[in-house]
Amino acid sequence: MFRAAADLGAAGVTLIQYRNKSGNARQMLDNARELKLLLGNSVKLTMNDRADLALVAGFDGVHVGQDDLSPEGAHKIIGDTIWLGVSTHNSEQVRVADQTSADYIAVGPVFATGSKVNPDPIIGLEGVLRARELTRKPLVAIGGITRANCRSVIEAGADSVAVISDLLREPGKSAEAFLRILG
Ligand code: TZP
Ligand code: MG
Repeated sequence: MFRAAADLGAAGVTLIQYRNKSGNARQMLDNARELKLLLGNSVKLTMNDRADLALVAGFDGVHVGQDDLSPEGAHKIIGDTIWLGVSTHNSEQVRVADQTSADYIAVGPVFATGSKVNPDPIIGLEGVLRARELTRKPLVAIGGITRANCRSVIEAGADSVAVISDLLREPGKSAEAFLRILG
């Protein structure tokens, strides 16, 4: 994981999320601190699920899903110190998230994904288009996004893309290609 993160940073990736669905709080914090040491200030870091760990690790943001703390709950922990993202999976959730204090909204899965256990139904490019109509907050598209399809996702209205599998196979090379295509 650290090697991949270093390669992504060297390639020019500007934001990395630390996502760990199986580790305990102590393991997550140890990894998060090491990531921060490794990447310094060149890459912004956001913590998945856990506002408390984001703060303790000195991360730049926290990302909550529909089963985590609400944006308002997370803001009680982080105050105004770091930014907050929220995951949504359908139009109703986008509408609700738009009315919260979240700084950005993620939508997906846009395409089929193998990186999430029990993913929500695929929303397709139509789901990105609909989300774009429902919010002016920055929109991050996630789920099955690849070098081959990322442009179509931006053209559907996303401001940026979040990617796991198509980056992790060959992180440096793939990140450079994404940045070239989207740049
Ligand atoms: N939320 C919706 S899809 C997804 C998450 C965390 C996983 C995205 O991973 P991949 O490999 O880029 O499809
Ligand atoms: Mg979550």
